[in-house]
Amino acid sequence: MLALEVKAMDYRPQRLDNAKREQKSPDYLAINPRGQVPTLQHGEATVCETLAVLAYIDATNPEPPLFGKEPLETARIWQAISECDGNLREPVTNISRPLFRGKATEFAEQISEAAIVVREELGLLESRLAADRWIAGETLSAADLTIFPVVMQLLRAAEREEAVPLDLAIHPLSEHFPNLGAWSERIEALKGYQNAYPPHWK
Ligand SMILES: N[C@@H](CCC(=O)N[C@@H](CS)C(=O)NCC(=O)O)C(=O)O
Repeated sequence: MLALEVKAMDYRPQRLDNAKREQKSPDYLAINPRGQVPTLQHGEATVCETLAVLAYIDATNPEPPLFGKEPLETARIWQAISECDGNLREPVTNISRPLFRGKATEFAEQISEAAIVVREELGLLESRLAADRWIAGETLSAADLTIFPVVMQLLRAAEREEAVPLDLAIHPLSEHFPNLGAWSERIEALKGYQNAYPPHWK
């Protein structure tokens, strides 16, 4: 949704409530057999998987480009996305899932181990953002739009009361990772950010 806002494209959001198993309804499974979000429907086209959706949006509305203009820029964007998917996403889930499910004490060891990896990964992003405004350079890209929701998922978990005794040293972001904190504020200042913000996260 943030990509659609950045591209100033019209869209109609439709939230599916996973708690009500709306993602596993026969109607939705016919659209996305994994029963996962997001799915984009555009005319006759149905596109599943976040990255495929971003690529489709970029191909249908090329300005501003989300995957770079120059070869090295494109490579940096894909590198950051691959690094996020390969190194950050899983440990973040290992922290957020037990915290969202009220099982922080039971999974304290798993959370602490994952937090070590996550802090290292955030440290790498922090260094990158010392030189650049956005994750892959001077322009907002698919790398920012991919990594931001993962960082938000982490922060929404790390700010919980039950996370305090675990001393994750992640939240508040600006305190532990000032460059990432400033980057996050830049994303939050994007036009359309509020429209794209999931209502159930508020
Ligand atoms: N690889 C997929 C992952 C999508 C995904 O995990 N979506 C979550 C919500 S963020 C979901 O739908 N979970 C419900 C489920 O897996 O049953 C993508 O990037 O789109």
